[in-house]
Amino acid sequence: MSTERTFIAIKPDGVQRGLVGKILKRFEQRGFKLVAMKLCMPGKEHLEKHYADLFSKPFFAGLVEYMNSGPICAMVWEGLNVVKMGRMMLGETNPQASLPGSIRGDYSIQVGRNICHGSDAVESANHEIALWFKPEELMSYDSCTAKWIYE
Ligand code: IDP
Ligand code: MG
Repeated sequence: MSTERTFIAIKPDGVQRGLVGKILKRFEQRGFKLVAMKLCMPGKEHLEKHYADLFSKPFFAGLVEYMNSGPICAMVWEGLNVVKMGRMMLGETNPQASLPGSIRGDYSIQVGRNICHGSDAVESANHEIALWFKPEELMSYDSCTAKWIYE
């Protein structure tokens, strides 16, 4: 049950604004396990694939341009219900609706610069993890804190 995984990315604005450590820290301190992490600029084609379901939206071209404007910190986190909890930690898509205490609610103002991405379902998480990481980039190890986090 605790092996559910999600894809979390710190977008170029989050990296540029020096928020990588702060965002990482929230997932670490919650008790989730870091399974993979890399700083990358995967290019337009890859980003279009990542956001393929939004292709028909008027903001699609701008979204891809924004995502392609600098390095992205791509991560995989593992733990019980991590997909849903990750989304809760991120906050709402539009930072205007994100509560203080959430990542977007604490660090962003506009939907087009909302600093982070998180998979919205287990199925999309698996799809996104496979898109962003090679199998050998996903670390398999026992966390020494697991027994103090899970009953
Ligand atoms: P999510 O990131 O919370 O899953 P999605 O609806 O999947 O939200 O949209 C993906 C990303 O597209 C958002 O995080 C945001 O960066 C961008 N986006 C969504 N809606 C708008 C919009 O109305 N204007 C500009 N960008 C948008
Ligand atoms: Mg989404």
